[in-house]
Amino acid sequence: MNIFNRRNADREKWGERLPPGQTATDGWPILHYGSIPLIETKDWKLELAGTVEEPVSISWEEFIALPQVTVTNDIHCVTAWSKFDNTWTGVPVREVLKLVQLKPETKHVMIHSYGGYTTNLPLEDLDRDGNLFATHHGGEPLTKEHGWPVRLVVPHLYFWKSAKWVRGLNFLPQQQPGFWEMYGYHIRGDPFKEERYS
Ligand SMILES: Nc1nc2c(c(=O)[nH]1)N[C@H]1C(S)=C(S)[C@@H](COP(=O)(O)O)O[C@H]1N2
Ligand SMILES: [Mo]
Repeated sequence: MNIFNRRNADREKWGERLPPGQTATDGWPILHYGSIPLIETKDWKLELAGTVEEPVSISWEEFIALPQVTVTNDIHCVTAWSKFDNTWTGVPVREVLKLVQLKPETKHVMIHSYGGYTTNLPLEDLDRDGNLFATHHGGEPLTKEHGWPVRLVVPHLYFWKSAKWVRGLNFLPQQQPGFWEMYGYHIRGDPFKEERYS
């Protein structure tokens, strides 16, 4: 099947759940820039800083003691694959946001990963029901390749926003481009509007 027939078949199967220009994958590609960072949970921290009243740093034990959820969603990579019906378990982003008091000027967030990756989000795209800091996929702990111990999952935007190996959030009054956004990816990245590149 060529790519056009494939897309038509996927469109028939998935309907409106398939964003424009995407094809469905059964596997799970591994995509990241650079090498997989070495992380040990005893040293792992999640740091919340920037435009907050008090910066907070939580340990692995504190993180996994937070309320957890299991959600199912679809993910869409800008390189044109979509993966349907992913079941993730982890801590809702909103539970983590409760740990800080944001200053009123907070409008954006930079996500920082171990290894140096960054990606930016408007606060309202981060502060959503359904977004989580995932520790498990399909009931199994994340593999290192997919972001163990913790990755962000923001399913309504292209998957480059879902940073693997998360280590902190830096709250900002203004938008700043993250790693791929600096290299020409769209500043927001809505797959249903096909916001791939800027
Ligand atoms: N830390 C980090 N997170 C990252 C990336 C990266 O290079 N570094 N790549 C992003 C991109 S472009 C995609 S498509 C997804 C891929 O996640 P996966 O390898 O679990 O499929 O991770 C995103 N998160
Ligand atoms: Mo990607």
